[in-house]
Amino acid sequence: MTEPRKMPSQTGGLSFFEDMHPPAADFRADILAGLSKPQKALPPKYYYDEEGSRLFDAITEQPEYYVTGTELELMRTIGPELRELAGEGALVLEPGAGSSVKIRTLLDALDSPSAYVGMDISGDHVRSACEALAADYPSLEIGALCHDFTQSLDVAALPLSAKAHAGRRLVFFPGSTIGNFELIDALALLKTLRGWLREGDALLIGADMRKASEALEAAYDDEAGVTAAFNLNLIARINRELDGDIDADGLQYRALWNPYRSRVEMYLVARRDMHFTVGGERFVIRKDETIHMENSHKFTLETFQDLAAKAGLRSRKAWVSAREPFSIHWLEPAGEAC
Ligand code: AVJ
Repeated sequence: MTEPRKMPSQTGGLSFFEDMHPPAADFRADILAGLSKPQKALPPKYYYDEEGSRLFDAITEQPEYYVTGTELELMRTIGPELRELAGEGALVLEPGAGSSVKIRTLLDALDSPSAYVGMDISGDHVRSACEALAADYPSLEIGALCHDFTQSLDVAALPLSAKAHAGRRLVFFPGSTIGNFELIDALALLKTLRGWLREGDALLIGADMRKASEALEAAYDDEAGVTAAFNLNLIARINRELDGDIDADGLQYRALWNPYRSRVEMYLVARRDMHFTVGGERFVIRKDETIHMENSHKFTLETFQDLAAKAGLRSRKAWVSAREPFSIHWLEPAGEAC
């Protein structure tokens, strides 16, 4: 981390903006590698270009996609308990600063939080999200970090006030984003977040739960076709940015619940044999062959707590929503990660 710099005049109400220069993603290399695998696969982190982000927001408004609304409602319900557990003057850290509604709900529930630090791999995104927050929370110390949350972070070195550094650290990771990772990578991520915490600090994390396959498959394949469009948008992006000629009409979106791995798996299935070119390389996809797009792991309280325990995190408290089950966990560092 470089010298703490304070540039209030240039940072739109922020206490700081720090670019930690996360390793740049290589779109071309990642896409070509994914299309070259025996099981074709595209990395879901590339969904979120401008149109992709718009489509994801639209997904969260589909009646079948219970995840966002359920978590938000649960957050509101448990607000008083969160306030109690966090105490006064907490320092809130949010890796992958995403939904401004959720962070506002948390900040509003807490007892005079001392500071908020949003982080994202996209500097522009995190900066504008944090500036918007700063406009509504003028007395809160707010920093923005361009940072890859799978990397370690020295929280004590952040250019925050002494008061903020003295507060309980509360790392907020909502949305069941953890469910997008393979279990081994989810464990690694939990260990990384565990590394930001001291005794008495906490990780507040959302994890979607197992439920009937019909509800899960509907949530990830909505009637209006928004999730399908979200997936096909990545194909359009590949065609546009990598000079590709994949015929999107030849691909059919499907969401499948895999009970053995406790996850929804999202695919594009070829309707017929197709030859195509991407980035100057030639590929073939056969009728009924799939491109694996994304996974969304679903947990029980026990499977999630077991995973957390392996990362050196002990469950202090967990809440489950009343209707479609979704869980929020208050985890605290316990001993060493194994
Ligand atoms: C962003 C990981 C929470 O898995 O529910 C939703 C992504 N993909 N519909 C999820 C997603 C298709 C979403 N998360």
